[in-house]
Amino acid sequence: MDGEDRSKETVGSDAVEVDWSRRSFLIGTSSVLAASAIALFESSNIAKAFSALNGLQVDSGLTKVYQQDYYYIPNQMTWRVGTPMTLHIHNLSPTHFHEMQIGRGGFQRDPNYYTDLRIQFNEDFWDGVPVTIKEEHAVDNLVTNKAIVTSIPKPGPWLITAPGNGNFSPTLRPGGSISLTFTVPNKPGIWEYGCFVQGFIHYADGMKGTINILPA
Ligand SMILES: [Cu+2]
Repeated sequence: MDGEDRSKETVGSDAVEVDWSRRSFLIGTSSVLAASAIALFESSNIAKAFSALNGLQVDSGLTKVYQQDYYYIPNQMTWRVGTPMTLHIHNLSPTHFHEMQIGRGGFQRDPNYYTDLRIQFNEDFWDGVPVTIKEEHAVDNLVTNKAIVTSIPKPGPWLITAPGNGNFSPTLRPGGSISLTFTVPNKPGIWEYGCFVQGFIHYADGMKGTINILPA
């Protein structure tokens, strides 16, 4: 009986030891993980990625926007008034045309359509903004509206400068791309971007995003 009791005690103390060692292991491991996480967070890339996820990173210089069916990557950006930017828009869809309007203030509806078809934002971000066009490739059309287009390397029929064609927007063929170089104008606040191709289907399916423009 003594032997059995001792073995039980041994088992018991072993169990306690296992429990303690597990606890120590877990505490030790989580401390290491926490330290690693802090170290990684403090490294610029991780912090930048974290900030980007939360929309806190302020874009400057070359900023890429990818178009897909039917969304943008990213779908959230943060800009600051006075910052030089080159917005490089690239349509990754193998099959669909996509555009990128930037605006706010609700939508303008197509007066000639019998349903609630929205065709553009009420306010065009690009109104009065000097912009340089570069690296156009497979551009179906670029409506300049009231933007001040300062330079175009190879003007073609794709360039639509006549008034009355809607808000500023490049429409890219599948695989197309274009770069828009400009300085973020003094228009702080929340802006939207969106694609109104194919009778508003793209926008309605999620092809839209938000730009938070911070004051200078
Ligand atoms: Cu689209």
